[in-house]
Order: sequence, then C-alpha cells, then structure tokens
Amino acid sequence: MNLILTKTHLFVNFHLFLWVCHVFLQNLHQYIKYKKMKVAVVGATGMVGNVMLQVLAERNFPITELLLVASERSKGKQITYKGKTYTVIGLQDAVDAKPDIALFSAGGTTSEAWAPKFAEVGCTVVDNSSAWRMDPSKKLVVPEINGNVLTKEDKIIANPNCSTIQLVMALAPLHKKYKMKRVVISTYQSVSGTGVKAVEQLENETKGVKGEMAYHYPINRNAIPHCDDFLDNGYTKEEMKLVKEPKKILGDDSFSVTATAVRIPTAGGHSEAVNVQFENDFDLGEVRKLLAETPGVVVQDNLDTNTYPMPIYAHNKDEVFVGRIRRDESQPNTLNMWIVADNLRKGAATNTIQIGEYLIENALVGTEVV
Ligand code: NAP
Ligand code: 2RA
Repeated sequence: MNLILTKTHLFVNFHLFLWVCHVFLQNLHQYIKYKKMKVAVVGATGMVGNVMLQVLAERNFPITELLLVASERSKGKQITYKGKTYTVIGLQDAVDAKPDIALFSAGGTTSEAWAPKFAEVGCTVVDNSSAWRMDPSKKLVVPEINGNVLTKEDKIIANPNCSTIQLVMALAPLHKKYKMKRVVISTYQSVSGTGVKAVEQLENETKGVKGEMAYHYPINRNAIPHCDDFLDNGYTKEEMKLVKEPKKILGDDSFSVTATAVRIPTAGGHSEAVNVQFENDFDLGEVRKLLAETPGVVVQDNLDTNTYPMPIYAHNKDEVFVGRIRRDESQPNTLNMWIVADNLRKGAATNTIQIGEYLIENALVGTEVV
C-alpha cells in the first residue's frame, strides 16, 4: 500500500515539477532581470503605436527605459504609460539615446530613412511598415511560425502586413500537413488598417459631418476594392503583399496565391474569405483539430449555434479566429474558410511585441543578467 502511495506521489510530484518548469519557461522573460532594456516606440502617437503601448503594458514587457517617438509635429506631447507621463521626442533624440529595441510603426518612408540609423547604434528594430518585408537580407517574422530564423545579427526585422499575419497563422499548420497548391483570398478590411485619418472619415460620415477624406470615396455604407496604391499589373500593393509575404514566411514559394483586397466600413478587425487547394486530400474534422491545436488560433465553427468569427468579437483580442470551414465541392482537395483577427493587435502591435519577446527570451538582444 505504502509502495503504491509512494509511486503515486512520485508520479504526481514529477508531473507537478514538469508543469512548474513549463509555466516558468513560458514566462521566462518576466523573471530575467536585464541590466537595461531601453525600448523606443516609434510612431507612438499613431493607431498602431497606441495599441503597442497597451500591449506592452498588458504583457509586462521588461522595459527599464521607455522612449516615445513621433514626428516633429508631436514633439513635446505627453503620453501616459503605466501611470507615468512621458514626453514625445523626435527621431534623432531617440537614436542618440541608443535604445536596445525600437518598435517602429511610423510608415515606410520613416522606416527606410531611420531604421538603419537606429541599427547603426546597436539597436534592434522591429518594423511594421512594408519598407523591409521583401528585402532578401531582412527576416519577415510571425514568431509562432518562423521565430527560429532570428539571430543576434538581425538588426532590422520586418513585421508582416496585418492581412498576411492572420492568413499565415491559419495556413501554416494546414500547409505542413496537406501542402498548399493554390490560395485565393478575398479580404474585407477595416478602416483602422488605413490609420487615424480613415477612422475619422468613417466617424464623420456616420454622424453626417463633413471632414477630411482618407479614401477617394465615402466608406460608410460602401465597399471599396482599393487598399493601398495600384501597381502596373492591376493589383494593389495590399493584394501583392498577400501574394508575396506568405511564401517568405513559410519559406516555400512552390504554391501560388491570388488576392482581392476590399475596404469595408468596420471600425476594427480584418476578415478574409480564403480558398485553399492542397496537393493532398484532407478530412474536415482533422482540419478543425489541427487549427484548434495551433497556438494563437481559435476555431469558431458551429452552424447549429450560428457560431463563426466576426470582427466586432475579435476586437482587442490577440487570437486569429477561423470558421465556416468547409469543403469546396467544385474541385478536389480544396477548402474554404473565413479568417478574422484584430488588425491592430495580432496584425501589428502584438506580433511586433511577440518578436521583441522572442529576441529577449532567446538572448538575441540587450544585456541579460539572471
Ligand atoms: P497612423 O495612425 O497614421 O500613425 C502614424 C504614426 O507615425 C504617428 O505616430 C506619426 O506621428 C508617425 N509618423 C508619421 N510620419 C513621421 C515622421 N516623419 N517621423 C516620425 N514619426 C512619424 O498610422 P498607423 O495605422 O498607426 O500605421 C503606422 C504604420 O504601421 C504604417 O507603416 C502601417 O502600414 C503599419 N501597419 C498598420 C496596421 C494597421 O492595421 N493600422 C497594421 C500593420 C501595419 P505624428 O502623430 O507625429 O504624425
Ligand atoms: C491595411 N495593410 O490597409 C494595411 C494595414 N497594414 O489594412
């Protein structure tokens, strides 16, 4: 009897020990003490910058000194972070302060001009713009998928486009299992993806107030098939981001992609209708299971209860929601699904900060003292 009890105790204690180790490793970045982790948020006054500060605080990112950076227009503005007030500074002052990490969300032109200057003083830049994404010398990272490509030498790291991140989060586990052949994407993108000016345009139009226009047309009660600029091939830049970025993140250009990106009058959260043809056949139950087991992905798919993802319910969440999972009956090995995520969180701020956490957890940045 005693022997059985001892064996049971040993078994329980061993599993308890494993669980404590697991929790400790998951939160390692919170326990490690850093001599310094000077963090600059570039574009702190913008839509993404604002959410970035919210997410940094929520996740208790290990900041020992915070620099809030924006354009000359915002210099001197006051922003509160974790109850402390900070004065917004300019880019040169931030470079002179030599931060360890700079989280950029200030547009492509600012990134092109300034990310290298931050990198030159030893700072690691994680950039939200499209400036570096397709540069072969820069990594394009969704930590859950390809965080392992990062090294200490990567001084400018690109965060993928918002509509790409939610797409690849759902595609990656399916590609691994069934091998994608062709992907057809139609997006339904919120105005927050364009920035502050577009959110104001929608607000003004709903109130019937005249104001500055972010789009060529009214967005309220409309759907505009035009996200970002048009290119010579007739596609928009947003559509071509969806074509090119998944291949770089998944490290595989053997599949083909085509996309149509549409702006709709939702305040936050991008939605995507995605049709994927695989090399190999799949079982729908197994597809749901694979997605449900993917960290960061939540399956919402129950027709009996009208359960499917919607942008208002994805708001302020970090997960990518997948539903309407069904077979495309028009051709073999083909799946339809509906993918929704908060474009300002997993599509931008959260993914950027997860990259920062990955760098810290793997000692790829800063000076670590445990
Ligand atoms: P936003 O609301 O217009 O904010 C832009 C930010 O950049 C502001 O803080 C602005 O500062 C700053 N900025 C502009 N010009 C600058 C300059 N010359 N020097 C320094 N700072 C400057 O735009 P957003 O939506 O946050 O987007 C920011 C970036 O993130 C863009 O590259 C965008 O493509 C990317 N992104 C956005 C989303 C999204 O869903 N919105 C998702 C992924 C990536 P001031 O306030 O001083 O002008
Ligand atoms: C959008 N691609 O237009 C932008 C956000 N990065 O939604």
